[in-house]
Amino acid sequence: MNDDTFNCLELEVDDNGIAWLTISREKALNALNTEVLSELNDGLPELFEYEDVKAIVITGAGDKAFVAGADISEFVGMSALEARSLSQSGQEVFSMIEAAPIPVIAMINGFALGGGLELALACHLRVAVEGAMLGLPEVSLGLIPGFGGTQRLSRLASPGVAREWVLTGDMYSAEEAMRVGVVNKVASADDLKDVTTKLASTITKRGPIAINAALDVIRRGLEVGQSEGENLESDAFGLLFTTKDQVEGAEAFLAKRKPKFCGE
Ligand code: CO8
Repeated sequence: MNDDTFNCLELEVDDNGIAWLTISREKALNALNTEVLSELNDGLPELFEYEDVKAIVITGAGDKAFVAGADISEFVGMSALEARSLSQSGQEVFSMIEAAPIPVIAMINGFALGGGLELALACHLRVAVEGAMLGLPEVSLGLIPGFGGTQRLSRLASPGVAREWVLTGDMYSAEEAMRVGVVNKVASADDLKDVTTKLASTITKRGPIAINAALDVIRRGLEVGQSEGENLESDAFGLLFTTKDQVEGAEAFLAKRKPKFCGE
């Protein structure tokens, strides 16, 4: 993923193997227009394959907004078929994020509204800054969420929370979002990056194949019933016993040393 080939995305990979991907349309509060969606669609698969990248953090440019939603200016004159197709393309991009082989964290640095919150919900974990406001205001526009929000919020928080957030269109504080399980951590503006880095680095120190398997089993398990989900879990658990990392993990524990995982 070459930073120069994208207009609306900025990428920086740090020494910890964390790729910081910034949606950069600050003047429009980083609203997701078709260009941003298309750049995410084109760039992310490549980023997932980078050997040096162990985790991805998605954030928004500036200190006001993570992403303030889909770009409302593109709705003008849109036909029903075009709207359905845009909804589906957004859903595909967000499903790709949810199915990423490495952890993806949303660092919510301000407003996360509509499609912006839906983007954050597709990430595996969410860290929000104090003062951030989150919500699904689509009903205020005579719409409903169209990038997976109705489904993901119900599964992540609860159907009751999803109904309240979707039906009122209200905005909720980062603290309230954490209380209902939408956000994992809340940090002050000064600490936001450190808290996010610490969360990402904790995960990247663990066995990478196990992390990949855990992400996969949790995601696929949410789409099937309990017993089928447990089958997925046992299969993945068994497969991990074919890896060098599993042997290393047990040996390191018994030798009272830190494991050195090789990703094999
Ligand atoms: N789209 C386009 N432009 C936006 C958006 C947006 N979602 N949000 C903000 N902007 C622009 C504003 O128009 C303004 O532009 P300009 O300076 O040229 O006038 C600039 O960003 C700054 O915004 P404000 O002046 O409004 O800033 P405020 O501090 O007064 O308010 C808010 C901040 C509360 C975040 C306010 O901007 C707001 O309410 N934004 C819209 C939030 C919203 O409704 N989001 C949901 C959009 S719909 C959606 O996401 C559906 C997803 C599924 C789509 C399915 C495909 C069909």
